[in-house]
Amino acid sequence: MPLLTPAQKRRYARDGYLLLRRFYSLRRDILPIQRAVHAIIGLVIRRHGLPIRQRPFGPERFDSGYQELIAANRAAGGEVYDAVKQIPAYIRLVADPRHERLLAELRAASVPGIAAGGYGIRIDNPREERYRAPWHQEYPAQLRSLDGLVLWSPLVKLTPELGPVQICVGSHRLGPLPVHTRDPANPDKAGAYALILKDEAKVVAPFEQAAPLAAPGDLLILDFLTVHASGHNHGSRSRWSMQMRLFNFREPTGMRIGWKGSFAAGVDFRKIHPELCVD
Ligand SMILES: O=C(O)CCC(=O)C(=O)O
Ligand SMILES: [Fe+2]
Repeated sequence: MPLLTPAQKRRYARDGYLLLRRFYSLRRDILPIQRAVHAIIGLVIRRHGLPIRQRPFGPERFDSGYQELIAANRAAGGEVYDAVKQIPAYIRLVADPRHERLLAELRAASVPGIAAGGYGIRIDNPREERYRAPWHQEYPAQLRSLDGLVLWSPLVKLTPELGPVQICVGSHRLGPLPVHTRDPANPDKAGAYALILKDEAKVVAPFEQAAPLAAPGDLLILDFLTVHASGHNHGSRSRWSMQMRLFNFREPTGMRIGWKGSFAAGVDFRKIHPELCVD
């Protein structure tokens, strides 16, 4: 049984993204991850000896205590961020065989890879700019192969206030776009967060934008060349979302660069693709 209908495959080819509602099982796939996040937040609170009372676990309040934690100690929030990508239930989801099937259905005759360092759980805190992703294509940020897939799935139900991911519909057809590797307006941004599209406003303007309100269990698939950005979180809680990235060993550009990774792999993107760097 294929995972995607012919209509969904056509939509993906046309729009450069696809939202699959209820792709994962809440009970089997999502709940164990939320439980582990809850436990880790509790342990980080305890590690720092903070007087924060965490409510018992519930799928809607799995992150209980986190807002109080980062208010008391923002760096402790970074510890949670580094810890949660090491949750076994999450790693099992990263390597879920259904992901390879999705790649096979969207990229015929591909040889699948899971981008090392290309998976993690984002925690987009209210009114924080530093780790917000500006308009970007995934390829310069991750490399590996030109035709990869971002698999994005939230742990909280998205609302407009929480700043859903914004997508330029059909922008993947532009091909790889040149980038600046520094953001003069945000000098504290580093690595992939500092990549700015050349003529960003002009690139983005012609496209219709989508900002799907995904919920836990839903899967958003983005093409490695689709222009997208983090929304702004104006809500009162953090926006938790999982990212996993698959690539295709058989794709010619990937083969030429030896499937190198980008910033997260400690690689200087400018050396791999000087022709895509403006500065
Ligand atoms: O979740 C976000 O804000 C950005 C997500 C993104 O850029 C990605 O998953 O590649
Ligand atoms: Fe991205």
